[in-house]
Amino acid sequence: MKRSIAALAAAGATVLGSACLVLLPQASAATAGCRVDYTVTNQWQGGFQAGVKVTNLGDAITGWSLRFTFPDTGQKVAQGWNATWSQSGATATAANADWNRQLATGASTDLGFTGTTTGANPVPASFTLNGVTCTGTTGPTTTTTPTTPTTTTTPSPGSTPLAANGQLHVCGVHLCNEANRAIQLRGMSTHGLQWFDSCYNDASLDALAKDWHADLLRIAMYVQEKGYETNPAWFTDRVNSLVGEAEERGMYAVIDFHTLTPGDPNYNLDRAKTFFAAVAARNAARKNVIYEIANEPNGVSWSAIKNYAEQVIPVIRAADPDAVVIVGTRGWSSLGVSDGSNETEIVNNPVNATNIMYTFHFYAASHKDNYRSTVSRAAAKLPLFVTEFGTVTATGGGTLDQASTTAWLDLLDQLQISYANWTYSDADESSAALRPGTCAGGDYGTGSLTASGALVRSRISTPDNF
Ligand code: IDC
Repeated sequence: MKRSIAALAAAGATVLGSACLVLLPQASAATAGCRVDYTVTNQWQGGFQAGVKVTNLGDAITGWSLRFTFPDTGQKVAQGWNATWSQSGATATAANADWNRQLATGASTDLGFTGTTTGANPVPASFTLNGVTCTGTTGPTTTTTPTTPTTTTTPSPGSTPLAANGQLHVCGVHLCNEANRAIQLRGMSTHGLQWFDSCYNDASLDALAKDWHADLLRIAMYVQEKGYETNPAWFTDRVNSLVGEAEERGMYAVIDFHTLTPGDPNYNLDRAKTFFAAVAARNAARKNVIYEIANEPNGVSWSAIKNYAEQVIPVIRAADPDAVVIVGTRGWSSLGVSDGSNETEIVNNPVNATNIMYTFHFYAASHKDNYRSTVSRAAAKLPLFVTEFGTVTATGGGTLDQASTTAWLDLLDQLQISYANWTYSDADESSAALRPGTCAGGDYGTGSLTASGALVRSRISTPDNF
């Protein structure tokens, strides 16, 4: 369902209502017209997601406020992006963010939100920009593809994700860059280093950075299954060297303490403290490191996970005070959903620490609408990071589910949730991005990609919104 509402306000129209002057004291008073493209990009039971493209057709403005009224009083903005969203009664307002306050004549900016609804989900009939009504012809536009948030700034050619963003931090429910701007990182996860270490070399990492345009390498360091516990020194060194390889190529690195079986992270608490003390000390001066302290807790309560986090986080902070830390969630990092729970157990009892995010994982062929609606809802309250997802079933194999993968990645793009795909490896399983034998052969070009690899690369390699 996509509608376009285009209009040029009559010459000499009043340009700013007094309410807008209060909201935007520095706004220039010269809006003469505007166009709004409002697209419902996703709908589910009780909720929906909309993209809103605002185009300024008048004189350049240096601040703006967009207003519209929902036709159904049950419609409510839950979580918005690329503007400060508020709602009073049925009227929603989006005020510019700092970085998109300037709109030249003809310039546009993409906003969006997830909303809740009690029933019908009609499209607002009209919009105002700085008090000027964007009325006019209404009709379907040519495409129903969800819009990706875009910005008025473009990174300079050749600039890397790390150079463009610097040290990251958590701001509200988002991941923000050094300029305090919400960003999304998109990248790949390694497979277990104990099995696929040969896949991470100069050629493969160059391909990831330069051909895939990945922002992020997640380094999956299994603790069991012949992982860290068998040789802490080797695994610690290897993780450190891969953080450095990512840094050299301008990518962020997530250090994943890949607990899986047993599912209670407290089983590995001492190992976690030793490991994170070492890697946090080694990488403290680097701006590209993010710590993921427990891959997928399972068969364990949220309070046990929280207790683990509150013991490991201070160890990291003691050595590397400013890095973002990501905390696994119950039910294989499903925010509890796979255990019959949901995000409220975290919202009501969050980890006692700042600058942290919570992990959400999905496998597109196994985890669908009820997981997506949980993420849409949770994203309004919790900073989320999808440190691992698959295009296939939760076994890591089976059929690639293109439709579900697309729905997921559209949602993550709209919510600006960062993600890494399982796996950048040539494992003989459909989740792997590289065909079996690739890492021995050494050619990481597009001919080496599996169906999953080609699909994920097509998403990751599009221009970043930094
Ligand atoms: C899978 C690997 C597979 C390996 C198995 C056991 O793809 O080769 O034999 O682990 O170690 C996860 C886990 C991740 C799993 C993946 C697919 O984080 O370790 O990898 N998965 O099953 N959670 C959900 C799915």
